[in-house]
Amino acid sequence: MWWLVGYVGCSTTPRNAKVYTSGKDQIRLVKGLNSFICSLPSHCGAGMKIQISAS
Ligand SMILES: [Cu+2]
Repeated sequence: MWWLVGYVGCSTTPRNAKVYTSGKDQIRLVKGLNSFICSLPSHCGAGMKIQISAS
């Protein structure tokens, strides 16, 4: 499951992952696990990431 590997390892692959940059984006969650990481250097490794389980 690439998204879990990417989340745990702070990988920004696959390249088709959507990037949000406005600072006020609204995101409709999908059912199941929604993973978000910050792609700025060293941010994700410092803990700037979140996972949301939607039912
Ligand atoms: Cu960040």
